[in-house]
Amino acid sequence: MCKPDAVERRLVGEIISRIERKGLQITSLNQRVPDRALAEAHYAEHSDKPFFGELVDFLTRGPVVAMVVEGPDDNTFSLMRTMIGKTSVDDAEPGSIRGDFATQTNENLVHGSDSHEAAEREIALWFPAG
Ligand code: IDP
Ligand code: MG
Repeated sequence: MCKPDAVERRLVGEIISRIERKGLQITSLNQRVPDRALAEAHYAEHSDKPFFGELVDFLTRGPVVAMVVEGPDDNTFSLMRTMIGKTSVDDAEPGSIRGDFATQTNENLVHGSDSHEAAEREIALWFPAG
């Protein structure tokens, strides 16, 4: 998912282009401003973290572009996580999306599911009609 900062900074094309050039397939895509309930459900695993409120404020402050990305094997989440880069801005490698374009850990442009199971849960949340 391209988070609101990616849309604001006009980096959606760059991010989509990297996914395409990698050889992965975007099989669903939509843009919307998520409501708080959707953002809270999406980040439920972080509900007890001190930054949870800020995280939900951030995700709901403008449009996001949600995508289903598919590849030849069931490790597409892992390929995407490598392309996205590490969570902390201090660790995100050059060549990754965060490493190349983000300067803050809380505004790090892209969300990527961290397991195949997480991808299935999140796809059901963001694309309920299938
Ligand atoms: P991920 O996006 O790399 O999977 P998570 O640990 O799942 O990272 O955290 C979700 C999001 O919460 C991060 O992408 C980032 O936007 C935000 N975040 C994570 N850790 C911090 C923090 O320590 N301070 C502020 N925001 C954070
Ligand atoms: Mg995560």
